[in-house]
Amino acid sequence: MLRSTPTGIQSPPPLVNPIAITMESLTRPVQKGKCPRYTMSGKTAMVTGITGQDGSYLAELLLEKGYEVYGLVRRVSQPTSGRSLINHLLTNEKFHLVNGDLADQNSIDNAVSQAQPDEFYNLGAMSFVPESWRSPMMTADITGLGALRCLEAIRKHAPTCRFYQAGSSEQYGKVRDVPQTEATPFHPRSPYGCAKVFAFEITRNYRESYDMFACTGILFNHESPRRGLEFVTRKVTMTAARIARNFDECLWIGNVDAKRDWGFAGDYVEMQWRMLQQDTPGDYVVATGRTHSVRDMITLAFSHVGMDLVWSGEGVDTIATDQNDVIRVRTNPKFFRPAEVDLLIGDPALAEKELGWVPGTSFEELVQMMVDSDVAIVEEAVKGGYAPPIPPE
Ligand code: NAP
Ligand code: F7E
Repeated sequence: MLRSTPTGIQSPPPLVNPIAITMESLTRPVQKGKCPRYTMSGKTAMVTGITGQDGSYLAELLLEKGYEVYGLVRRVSQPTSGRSLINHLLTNEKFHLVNGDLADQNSIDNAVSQAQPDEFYNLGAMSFVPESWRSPMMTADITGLGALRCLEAIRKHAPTCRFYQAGSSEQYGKVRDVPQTEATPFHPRSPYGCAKVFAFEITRNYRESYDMFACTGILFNHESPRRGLEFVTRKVTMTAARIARNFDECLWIGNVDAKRDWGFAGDYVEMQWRMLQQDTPGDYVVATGRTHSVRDMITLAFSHVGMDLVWSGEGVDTIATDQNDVIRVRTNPKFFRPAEVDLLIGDPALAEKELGWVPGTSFEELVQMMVDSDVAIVEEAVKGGYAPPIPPE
């Protein structure tokens, strides 16, 4: 039965499909942040990107705090597909889905004017960096202009609503400081990074032009069992789990020398919320302050499935063999990028000083959590007699 929402838009019933059931472990709330929890209720939040990794964690956090949550979703012809991360929230009477697309000003205007949110979290984006070279216009439109459309909708229809923009360490690109802080100049290296710089600047401009409570979190890479399979950490953990069960023999990878500051997404959404609870709006780096190479991440993940990798070769000739001399990692030039971001490491000192935020999950715990989850998914598939998920090319 369809549920009517105050916006007059009907929420679909809970989705029951094979993917959702097998992904049950992904939808269990995982909140490990060590920060004390504030309690609050009676507020309304609107979230774009609710079907994604961060959107699903943020929705859980806001519902736990008593918020009425409106998630903006793109219309799809088969609503049972692609929403597995929020299936478990659809029966919550404070959780509502409203149709909207970041490409479409009218849909955002309507959603904001009807829901009258107190807080608006713009997490929606085309977020996969390699895709941004293949589809630069779409990336600029959704990831860049999408933020402006949200700001315009708020300015016109709910001017006291507080706005959070999901900024990215990709804005730093070819880094000018190590570690990167709120004062580090931007030098983006991809159409995605350029779009995020625009979104950052327009958010600051609306704050300064219209006295809006608008801020950006400059978030460094954050991962979880809910991460999309095309991103490197999840590609590695799912492939390691598949290799352990003989579904694959090796992992095909790109540049293993790139370094990233990887944190846990469940910790990072707490910081997104905290940014909107301040007396004055500001922009903050959200990071762990530690960096690791892709190579180290792969070595750690494979060790959790019993494979001790030894690396040899360089660049496109890089390989890694296990203790039985079987090649478990090979390099394919197609995974290299036209312009790489070599080193990211953020300085979260301001977030800790002004918002009392510290990340609660270490890199080692994060990788273990992701491998455990993917091993469980592969085991469920084996038991159920169907094929486990394959990371896309
Ligand atoms: P994600 O899993 O890729 O989710 C992206 C979300 O955006 C999905 O819900 C997607 O909806 C939605 N979306 C895409 N195009 C849309 C459109 N035209 N209209 C409305 N919604 C649209 O991303 P994430 O990892 O949760 O990241 C959340 C945000 O943080 C993104 O803005 C990302 O760029 C940014 N960010 C992420 C990281 C990170 O490490 N995860 C770091 C820095 C910044 P569909 O399900 O319909 O595709
Ligand atoms: O790549 C290297 C790749 O795709 C990480 C997004 O959430 O974080 C994310 O962007 C690194 C890069 O994430 C493969 O070259 C090697 O150096 O997991 P990724 P990303 O590009 O850092 C930022 C902060 C965002 O804002 C983005 O939305 O890993 N790498 N081999 C590979 N990467 C992928 N995907 N696949 C490979 O085979």
